[in-house]
Amino acid sequence: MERTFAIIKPDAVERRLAGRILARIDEAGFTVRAMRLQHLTKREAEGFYAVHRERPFFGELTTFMSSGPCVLLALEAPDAIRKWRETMGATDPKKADPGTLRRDFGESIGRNATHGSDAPETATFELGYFFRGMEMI
Ligand code: FUP
Repeated sequence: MERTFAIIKPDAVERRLAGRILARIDEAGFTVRAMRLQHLTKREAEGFYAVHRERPFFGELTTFMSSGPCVLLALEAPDAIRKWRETMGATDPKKADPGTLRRDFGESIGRNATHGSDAPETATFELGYFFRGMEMI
């Protein structure tokens, strides 16, 4: 078993897509180990995306991620990190495969509905950034 960190981003929560995305998470076979609705501050979003701080889209990304509430999730499954990346699809919804969450629910490369950790070290950092061990039993 493996755990990954996922976000239903503010664009999807705002458009009332969280329920449908959670249903897809269940159907794909993930177990939800922790879940919380949270409106991030700009500083919290900057800390979360610190690896991207030199990228040209950092300001826009962190403003968007702090623009409204997100659903924060710890997801468990065999090979969860890879499996969740596949379930989401490519970063740019236009390039994502049919049937993926970003293809079905994303609006643009920035407003792309969901986030998922991209490697085991990232998953450990991201899960720990938002959840205490006791919240993920
Ligand atoms: P991903 O791992 O698929 O979420 O993609 P990245 O780590 O490359 O990018 C993180 C987030 O930055 C994306 F979800 C959306 C945003 N982004 C942009 O806004 N513009 C870009 O050109 C690339 C990424």
